[in-house]
Amino acid sequence: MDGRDLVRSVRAVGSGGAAQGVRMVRAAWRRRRADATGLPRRGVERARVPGLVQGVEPGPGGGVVRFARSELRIMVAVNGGVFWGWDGAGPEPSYALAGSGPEPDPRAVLEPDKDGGWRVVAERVTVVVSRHGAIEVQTPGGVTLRRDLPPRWWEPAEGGGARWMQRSEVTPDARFFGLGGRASGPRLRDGTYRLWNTDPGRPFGPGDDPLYITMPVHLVVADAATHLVFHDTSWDGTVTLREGEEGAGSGHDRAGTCEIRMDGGPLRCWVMVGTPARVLLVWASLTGAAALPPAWALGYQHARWGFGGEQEVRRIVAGYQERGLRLDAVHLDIDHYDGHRVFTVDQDAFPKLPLLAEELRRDGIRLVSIVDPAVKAEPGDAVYDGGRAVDAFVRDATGRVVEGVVWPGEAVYPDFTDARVRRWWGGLYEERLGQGFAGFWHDMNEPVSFTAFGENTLPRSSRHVLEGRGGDHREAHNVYALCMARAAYEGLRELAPDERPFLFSRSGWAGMQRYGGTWSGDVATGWPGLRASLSLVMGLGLCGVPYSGPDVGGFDGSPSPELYLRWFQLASYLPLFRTHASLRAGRREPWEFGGDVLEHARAALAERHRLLPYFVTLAHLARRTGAPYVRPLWWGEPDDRLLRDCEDAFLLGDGLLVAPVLDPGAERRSVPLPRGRWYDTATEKAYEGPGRVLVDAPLARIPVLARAGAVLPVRGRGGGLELEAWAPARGRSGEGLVVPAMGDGWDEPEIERYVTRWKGRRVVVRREGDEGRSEPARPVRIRGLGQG
Ligand code: NBV
Repeated sequence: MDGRDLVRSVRAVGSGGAAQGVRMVRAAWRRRRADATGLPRRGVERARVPGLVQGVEPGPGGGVVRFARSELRIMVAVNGGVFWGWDGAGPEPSYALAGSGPEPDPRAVLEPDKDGGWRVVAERVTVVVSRHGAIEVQTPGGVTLRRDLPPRWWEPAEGGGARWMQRSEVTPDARFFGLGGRASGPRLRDGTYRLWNTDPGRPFGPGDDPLYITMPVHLVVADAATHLVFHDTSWDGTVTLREGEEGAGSGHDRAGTCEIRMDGGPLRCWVMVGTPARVLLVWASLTGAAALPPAWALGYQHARWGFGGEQEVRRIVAGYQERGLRLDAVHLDIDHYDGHRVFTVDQDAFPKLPLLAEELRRDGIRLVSIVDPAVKAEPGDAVYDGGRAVDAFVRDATGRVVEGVVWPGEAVYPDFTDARVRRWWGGLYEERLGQGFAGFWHDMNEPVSFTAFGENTLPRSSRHVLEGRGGDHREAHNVYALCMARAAYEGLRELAPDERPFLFSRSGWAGMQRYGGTWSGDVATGWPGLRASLSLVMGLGLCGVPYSGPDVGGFDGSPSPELYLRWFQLASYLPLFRTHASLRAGRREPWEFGGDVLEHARAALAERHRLLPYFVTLAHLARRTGAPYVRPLWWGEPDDRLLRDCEDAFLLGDGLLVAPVLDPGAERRSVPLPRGRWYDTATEKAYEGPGRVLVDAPLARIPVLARAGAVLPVRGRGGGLELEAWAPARGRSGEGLVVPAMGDGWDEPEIERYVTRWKGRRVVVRREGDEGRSEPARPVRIRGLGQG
């Protein structure tokens, strides 16, 4: 037991009493015993490399290259992604892929290369395999973006799954991003990152790694091109990154390196190459379109662990209403459960929940429910009894149901890797819908079991169905939350077919965007936590999960008024805009921090509401193109070094650049600008990019710049959709996309494309396809004209 474990157990004892502490010690021993008997011993291991090439067998999109001690399957898919797998691994089965994966591209063929190697030439990429099994990914122009050295396996002499290691080199100028939600990014510095979804057990800051969502997905941004690599293996592993260095003057270049070590699972990967937008498009076509949140989930949401009861909820809601502050959803945490039991309601504190939900709904406010996966192990508990009846719970290697400890005490865990169990679990949301909940917040699904020492999750030897293949927690752990989200999503689609499900989940894996989003988890209150929360949103967006946001104000303690306000202002430009805090933390309502903060928060809320149509558009675009709402500044110019290294500002869609204040006392800040003209949206002052500019950042607002020529859909005074167009620079034009949908159903509205340009002394906005008309069908307001 190390210091942190001790703190963790003391904390849990504090929150659950001495009995909880005893349970945690017991759980830790149970875990240890289960693994000692249930896991195969590794014993002596033998190392293996592929050996020399022996021959090839062409196949669709590529073929198989045979080596003395392994074989490599390569396939270029129609979507432009390249797959390769060693030792016979194919793209399926996979938890990440949407459906059964893309078809091979019939135009890509395996052909001989120099020195006994082979290559596959495709439209956007060339893959070269050396005679020892090194693999190079090249641009069509012949620049090598990545070189994977021949992999190495360690196999138990007595048989069983191999561990493996893959070392790669990238260009000296390359920067790394991704690997799921990382607090120290978005640019991933030199270091080792673990691939094991983890509840850190306390509020986290930039130094904490890993966190709740890890993914073997990384993006490499370099001058020659951007590429994304996905090692499709859910096992525990590490990724060690080292940025390269470009030789100055006559100095030598040093390549960047990336070393992946996995405790098991297939060695297979997908690579996609191109611009950032292209790469994310291919990634989305591989892993699935992001679920579209209902419009209200793009508004402002208030959560709290410990509302205590209906009266308090009403009081808080009235607080917003009396002050004229727009509120779109209220989230109920585990304290509204009866005895912390999932799918129950504490009838004393919440005697008329459906009525409360209805009242709120009339005022345009939705109720969201937390859902924890662990089920109290108590006969008589309806969920427990129901789960036992369908044999839903994870068992150990001896066949006994695995018991962990969570909020309700001793608890058992549904095996979401079993389609039967997912169906049962999905049906349970009927009770939630009956209570009037409109959205769902999955928590503790790494999954967590409090233990007094060791890891706070299930024993690694726990058995899982894994879609009928069978396996243990080493393979199932990282996809547990993904499968839980799938269960909920599919259940909700059946239970309420006319509404788009809204769910967001603390843990997850590659492909989780198909079912919903996430939030940043228990981020520590403090300026470093504010920075970490932005890092998570940006990093996850680059891994294909576009919808997320932080707990405004941080999870614990009490933020200073300034910190609270800066957090609020940042989050008002993030997809999930939610205040939330722990049971023991200070208040988080905007009026609790003094009159100035209230007024500035009011302005941020009003601006969010005004921009809602823009957020709806970005949600649709994320779903159709894989482009996250929140994009790094280098999104359109990945070869601009200044932008590539900027971590504290972002693009919101194509039109806006948001430069949050992440340091105390700042009243202005420096902002690197992408090419072109940018307007400070508050003053309409114009700046010319590329370059770095200083902009005002008074407490009243964070700097937000609009791209010249942009067309943004906004809510007009009367509530209707209006277009806000920013004047292009003279002689230039601009454009903007609008998806005019506000409903919560399944309609697929058409994308409207608008073009802005100068016509004599006027700026005109035209809808593409509407050339005959003199004016666009929607009201337009032109801004930035003072700068002619
Ligand atoms: O359900 C209580 C909290 C929740 O408020 C928070 O958002 C989650 O990240 N939950 C974690 C469990 C306990 C945290 C100490």
